[in-house]
Amino acid sequence: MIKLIQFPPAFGLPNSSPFCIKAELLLKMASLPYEIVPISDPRKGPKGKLPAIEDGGKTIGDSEFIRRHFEHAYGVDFDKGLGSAERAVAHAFARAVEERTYWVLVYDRWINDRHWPTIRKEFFGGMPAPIRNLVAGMIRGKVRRALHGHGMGRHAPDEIYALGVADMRAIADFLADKPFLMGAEPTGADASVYPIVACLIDPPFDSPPKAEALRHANLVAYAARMRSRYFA
Ligand SMILES: N[C@@H](CCC(=O)N[C@@H](CS)C(=O)NCC(=O)O)C(=O)O
Repeated sequence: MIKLIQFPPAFGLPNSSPFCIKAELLLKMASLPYEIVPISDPRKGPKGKLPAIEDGGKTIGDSEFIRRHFEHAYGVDFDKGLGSAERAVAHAFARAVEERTYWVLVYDRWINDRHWPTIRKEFFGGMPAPIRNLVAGMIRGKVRRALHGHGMGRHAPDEIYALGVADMRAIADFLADKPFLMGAEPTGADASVYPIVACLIDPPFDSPPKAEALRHANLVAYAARMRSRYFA
């Protein structure tokens, strides 16, 4: 059976990581049986990040290579029914949320001083007291450097949030009155877009992107629809 190696759940989300939620969604969309192996240390993943899967003696890291593995090994077409232009739009939306909105989320969780104490408690609260704050501070420093390297961390907080607001608005506008991003049925893009939306709106952090998402009833209903279909 496929092993899905991912973080433990947090904040009432199926997972603290949008990429781990994506990997699990892909398994569910493909109706592949799997078991979850929860680990807290991403360094144990083959690429030093999570999610990863083990399948047939192979270990595969990165949600996008996991998706490709399911497509090649099991013949799954996550974009079934879509034409080539629609597939291109689906691809672009997935890349937008994964390569940009994700970093707004990272800033919101790890760097915003109002949210950091809650994150520290949720992610590091299980560690022994003497090292808890030290380890949390070291990882926060690593995340800050990663944000700077990406470029997102070079913007002012209101600029970062403005980018997230624009992303939420674009998703809501494109979704319009469709049940799923690309139409009547879920496709691969939903495995990328829903996790980011859920990670912004479900945890107890107020932010301009969250406020923007909540302003769009269709986006809120979409998140609820995905949740009840796959994680009820
Ligand atoms: N491109 C990767 C991104 C995975 C990723 O960024 N995972 C984060 C959690 S959301 C992680 O494991 N970070 C640990 C680290 O950077 O040390 C994917 O699609 O799986």
